[in-house]
Amino acid sequence: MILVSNREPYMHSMQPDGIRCEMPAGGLVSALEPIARGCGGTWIAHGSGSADRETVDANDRLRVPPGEPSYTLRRVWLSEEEEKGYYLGYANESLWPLCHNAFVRPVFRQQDWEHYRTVNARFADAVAQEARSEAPMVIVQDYHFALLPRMIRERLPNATIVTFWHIPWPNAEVFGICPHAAELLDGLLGSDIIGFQVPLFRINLIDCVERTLESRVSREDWSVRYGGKTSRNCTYPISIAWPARSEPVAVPALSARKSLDMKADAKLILAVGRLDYTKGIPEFLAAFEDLLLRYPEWRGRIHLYYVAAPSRGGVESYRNLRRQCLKISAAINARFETEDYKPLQFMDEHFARDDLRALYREADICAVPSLHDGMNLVAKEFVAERENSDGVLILSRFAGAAQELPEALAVNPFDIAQLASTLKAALEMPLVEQGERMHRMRETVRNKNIYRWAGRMLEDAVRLRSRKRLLKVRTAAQERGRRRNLRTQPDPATLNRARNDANTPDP
Ligand code: GDG
Repeated sequence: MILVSNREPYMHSMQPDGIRCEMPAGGLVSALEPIARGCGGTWIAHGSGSADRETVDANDRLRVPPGEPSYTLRRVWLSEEEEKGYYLGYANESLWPLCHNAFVRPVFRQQDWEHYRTVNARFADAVAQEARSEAPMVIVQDYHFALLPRMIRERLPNATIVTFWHIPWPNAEVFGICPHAAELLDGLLGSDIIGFQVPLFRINLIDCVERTLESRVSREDWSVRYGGKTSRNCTYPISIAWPARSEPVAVPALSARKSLDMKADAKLILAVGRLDYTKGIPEFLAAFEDLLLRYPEWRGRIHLYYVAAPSRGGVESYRNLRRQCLKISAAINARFETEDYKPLQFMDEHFARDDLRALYREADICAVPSLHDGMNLVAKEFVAERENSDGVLILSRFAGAAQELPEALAVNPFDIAQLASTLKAALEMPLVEQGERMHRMRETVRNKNIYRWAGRMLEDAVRLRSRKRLLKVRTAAQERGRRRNLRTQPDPATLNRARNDANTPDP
């Protein structure tokens, strides 16, 4: 199995005390790493760490995870200019805003598009190099690689290619503004299977294909027949690895309660996510302020701890967002702070996984206010850590996770007043109700975990692959039969002569 993603699961960086290995923040890596460990094979990704070149062999490969290697990481190198055009530019300034209803306008630069094409082709070469058979199973990840499936197909026609699109797929009107709409669809349709988080996204894709390409689409089995080949569109809601009971949380180096100097009976609200404009951070900060304003009885008794892991700092809108969030947080603190009360702490830094787990356990409420989100794994991680089945999850209606977790308190993050009153309802929710809701959510996340996600997707891919193999064997047998018939059949002139002879009366 070959896995391809832009983000690598392990990144090496040069630190004053030597080389450090870190797992980058982000849903894709969190979800796929346990699968890569389980399946082995090769993971191809962009080597973006400052010490990545120092840690690979002559073929740009290394075995990971460090200490207990179970699969190969193959790093692909990009120049600064390519990274800027393909990653910051086309992937994150064109496709990311195009696919999310966050009302940030996508920018389409011809040069970014060219870099996007070049980089996709480089990854296709890497897949061809890493393939150990002429029919490998290739799992392509996300919007960085819309052109890659077709490019792999050109190099390895018998590969089974599954593409998983982690983010929303926009409706046809929105997608229609993209100057490269047809090429993107053509590229994606090189896949045998295209996977989405929720049914709406595949409906949107089918609509887009129908409007853009000469093709035959079926809404019965969600397939597209295009260029003599069929692609199927399926939904596989992504999830997390359910923590094993034997997996203790390391003694937390960090306590939000301590760092906010909270009173014993004060409530802790937690929010975690990449610092991204789709995650609804300013909206949630505004709601927190609104709550303190409208319900003064809560002042001094609630605290917000916001973990906003730095992300895409090379894009201006992300730098602006960071400034905006820091400003709002400082203003809220300045407005409501007293000698012994600090309302909130905004942490724009990367946390260790164990620290995040400790925070999920410490919090009373976890808020996921995304404006639009393919799934959102933070919601599921919070649920997974609540072993006592207490705690309240506030979850945006516009996150894919809301379809699987109806027991969460659903919010429209664009509606600040509603967000604030939901926060109040969460603060006041009786323990019994918390338990009932959390218990059901835990059942869902435990059952629909990441192994089930991968299992369903790989099962479909394997089934398709054996169907393709059978079809190939049958076609080859039919072809052999046709040739045999041609060889044993007399040519038409001989046939005619024989017929004439047969009709000639005996002398
Ligand atoms: C995309 C889609 C979809 C966050 N801060 C830190 C940290 N994280 C981890 C969280 C979680 C992950 O990052 C974030 O996952 P999300 O699902 O919220 O979001 P995206 O990164 O936007 O991912 C999303 C996902 O792909 C999977 O398909 O759900 O909709 O947008 O795991 O815990 N991890 C560490 N330090 C941090 O500071 N270690």
